[in-house]
Formats: sequence, structure tokens, C-alpha cells
Amino acid sequence: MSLKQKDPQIYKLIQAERKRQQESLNLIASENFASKEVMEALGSVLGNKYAENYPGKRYYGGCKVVDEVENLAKERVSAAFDLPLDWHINVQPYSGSPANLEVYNALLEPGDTIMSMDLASGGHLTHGSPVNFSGRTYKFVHYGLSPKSGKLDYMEILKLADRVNPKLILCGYTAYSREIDFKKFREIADKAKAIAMADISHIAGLIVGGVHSSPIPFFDVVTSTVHKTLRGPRAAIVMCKDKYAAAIDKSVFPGMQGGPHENAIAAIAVTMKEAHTRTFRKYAEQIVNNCKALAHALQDFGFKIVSEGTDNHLMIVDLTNKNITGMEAQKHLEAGGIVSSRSPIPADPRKPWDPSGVRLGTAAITSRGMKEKEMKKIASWIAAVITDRSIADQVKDEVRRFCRNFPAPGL
Ligand code: DSN
Repeated sequence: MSLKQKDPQIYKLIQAERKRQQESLNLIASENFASKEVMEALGSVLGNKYAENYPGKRYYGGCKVVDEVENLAKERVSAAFDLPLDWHINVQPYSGSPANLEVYNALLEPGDTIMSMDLASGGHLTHGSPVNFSGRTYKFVHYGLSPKSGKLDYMEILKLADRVNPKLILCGYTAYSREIDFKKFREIADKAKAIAMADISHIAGLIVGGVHSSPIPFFDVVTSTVHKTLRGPRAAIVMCKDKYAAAIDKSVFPGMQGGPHENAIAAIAVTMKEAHTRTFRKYAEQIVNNCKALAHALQDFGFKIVSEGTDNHLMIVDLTNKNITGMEAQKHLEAGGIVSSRSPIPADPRKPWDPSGVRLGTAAITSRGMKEKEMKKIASWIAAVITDRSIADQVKDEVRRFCRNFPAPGL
């Protein structure tokens, strides 16, 4: 018997979500469409297995196969990111938040100083938000963006590092649209004698695809989720120089996690194989081309884009000149079949629950085969529903018909 017959309630909900994903334009910068193969690995029998500890030294019997799975996943991460021989990989973190906490726990003592970007400027909750375990356990000192350019100001970051003497400097963001100069961060970290950590969750696919520089040649430790631009399962990885390997492995297990999700680890392996191809490089290039095209088209409709543009897969639209809040814009867009996430703008006068901007990303729509021409169309729908809520139903209908021409992978 199938799920449909055995549990029609859940079956119907899954079908409803599939329909929603098929018929709407997903501009959420952190989401994507995993392939059928990634989902097959994720839903496989590997999820039945307990395998605490690492390959070759598990606490359970019957781990021969999952040892091979985990080792293969690591080999493929290494190949995709072109890791030097003296780098180590841990593929067990359940997701990006635990991965970050596991690194802090491995390399720092409670109360140590970490420098990172604040949430409102584009940092992540686990980069020291006061409501997060990170912010309650370590002393975070935040840098922001230049109020003038909306970009990182490396001089200011250097000055701050000089003043606060951090033990760790963190870069990598959830809402920053410009290329990160990892070499400059390394120089700042060297001056401060700090560990350099990058959280590349958002841009990992762009790095593997060769359209964003990599922190690996310069940094000490790098965390990443695999489900955003990398288009894999909900899971994460840590890559680090060998000298941090033992501490990080111990922090992941037994420090902060129990049994690894070997099904997710197999799906990471599938993702890395998919990402280490010429097809994926083309995909990564198209994500960025689409993002630039969408930003330009929105600017033509009078939208302000933070930092005046984008180098990656996302942009922050500053709505302060449009007489609408981020929350209202998100709702209007969704009523028109366009799914986005509201976002603070730098030095936002409004609160994060209803901020002044929306974040838009092109990773998911690029997976559907959309190109620059389609970005112009999407910009016109965005402009239409933000200006006039009453035409949302009409736009939703048009979006639904449009989406039929661009089937989403894996659905
Ligand atoms: N929640 C993710 C995002 O939307 O960027 C980050 O974890």
C-alpha cells in the first residue's frame, strides 16, 4: 500500500505543497529544488541506521556500508571544493546552525570574543544574535555595512578588530549581495591573531560553480549548508585545516550531536557529484546573470537595491521609497504567486518582524531553467503587485501559467 492509501492526510498535504512549489515563483534566496536523486538518497534505508562516531570507529555494529557512504561523501566534498590535502571534512552536522555552534564550541571558551556581522546588516542568528545560544554564550562584537555604499568596509572591520582583539573573525552572510574579499579578511585575522571562519551556506554553490571566490586558500575553518545554492538536502558540512580536525570532530560528536543522519550524508554525496560538473558551473553562472538581470529590471521600475546591485544570487530591495513595509510586500507578492522573504535593510529603522525590505534570490528559479528574459517579466509582476494589491489575483493566474513552461526539478 502506498502513502496515499495508508496516510491520506499527509499524502494530501505533500501534494498540496508540491502544487504550491510548482505553481509559484520561489524567490527565497535560501531555498532550491533538490533533484529526485538527492531525495531518493534522503528517503532511503540509510535513515534506519545508527552510526555514532566516525567511519572505522562506530559505537554500533552493522556500519560497514554507512562507513563507505560517509567516506565517499567526504571525498566528494573535497573534490567539489578542491580542498588542499591538509584540510579535514566533517559531514555530520544536522544543519547550518549546529555546524556553527559546533565550531565555536570546538575552538573557543564561553565568553571569548567573536567578530561577526549583525543580523540586521545580513548576518545569521548563529552569528551572535542576542536571542541565540551563540550570542548568549560568547562575546560577539558586530561589524555592519558602510551606510554609504551598503557594502563591507574592510578598513572599518580592521579598525574594529584592532580594538576588540577577537579570538575568531567570522564572515559569510545570509543577506549580503556582494562578493566577499576573503583575502582581506585573512589579513585582518592575521593582524588580530584571530582564527578566520567563513560560513558560506548561501554562496557555496557559487563557489563550487566557480562564480564566487573561495575562502579555502585563506581561511582556517569553513561551514556550509548544502541545500541553498548547492541544491542538496537539509544538512551541513564543516571543512577545516587539519590542526582543528580533532577538536571539531569531538565537538560534533559526542560534543553536540548523537547519531549522524547517514541518509542525509548520502544525499550530500549525491549533491557533491552533481555540483562537480560543467552543467552545474553553467547553472551557477546563470544564477548570477539572472540575479543581475532581475536587479536591473527592478531598478528600471524605481526599486532601490541595497548596494545598488548584486554580485551573487540575492539582492535586498529597500522599500522605503515605495510606501510599503517588508511584511506587506511579502504578503502582496505571495498573493501574486511570488514567494519571497522580508528582510531588514542596513540601519533599518523598523523591527525585524516587519522590516523595510525584501530579500530576493534567483537560485530556485534558475533551477527551473529561467533566464534573463524571464527576469524582466518577473520584475514587471513584482512592480505590479507592490504598486497595486488589487491585481494580485490576475498576476497569480499569469504566474501559474508561466510556471508550467518551467518544470521544477525533482517535483
Ligand atoms: N534561514 C536561512 C536563510 O533564509 O538565509 C539561513 O539559515
